[in-house]
Amino acid sequence: MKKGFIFDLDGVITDTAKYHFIAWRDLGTEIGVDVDLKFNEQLKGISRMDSLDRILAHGGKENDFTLDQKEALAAKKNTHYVELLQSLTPADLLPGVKEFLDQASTKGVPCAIASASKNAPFILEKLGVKDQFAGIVDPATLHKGKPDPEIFIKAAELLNIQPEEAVGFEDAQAGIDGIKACNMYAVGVLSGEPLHGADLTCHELTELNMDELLQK
Ligand code: B16
Ligand code: MG
Repeated sequence: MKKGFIFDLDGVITDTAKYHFIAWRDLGTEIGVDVDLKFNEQLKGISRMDSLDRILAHGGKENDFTLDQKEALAAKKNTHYVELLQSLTPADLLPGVKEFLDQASTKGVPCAIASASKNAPFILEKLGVKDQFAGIVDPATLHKGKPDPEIFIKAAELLNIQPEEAVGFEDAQAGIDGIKACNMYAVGVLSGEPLHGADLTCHELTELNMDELLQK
């Protein structure tokens, strides 16, 4: 019997990848690196600084900037990204998310967020669902990003349950790998690329039967 649900944010609760893409693409234009939609796929679930490192490596510019300069670039991208997030409303929740959270609340099943995004609390506020989460892991406290299981273990701790008592929802392979590395049941939310190792996959949460999930 499962006792809690742990959600990734981008790609599971809402699609912020399109805003990350615009902000990284524009920063890339400034520094002479072409960031296209295909390459953007590689940035999903990856932290802000790791994303910048991948972009610089992609453009052969990994040795062109000091740490201070890289921090300034990451901050600039984030300022643009946060501007784009201002237009988010509850209508930007992915299909079935609101209904799933409401059903979990009715059944007394607590939910937590395990997202690499430092903007997660702000995004959840804009989406009107922040109060439906008993816990949000602060990614600044993590030693390792996904695929390390640390973020999912911390999310289970916030819910006062063991990782194996939770169901984790992820749209990125690194996230599925992190969930499985701590023996959590993994639901893969598909958006094109296949997800390897997930216990169950769906295209949207409307396809899921909560009672069956809780029995896993
Ligand atoms: P921020 P997730 C991730 O969200 C995004 O997929 C990834 O593209 C982004 O770089 C990362 O959050 C950090 O976001 O710059 O807002 O701190 O999929 O882990 O919910
Ligand atoms: Mg994601």
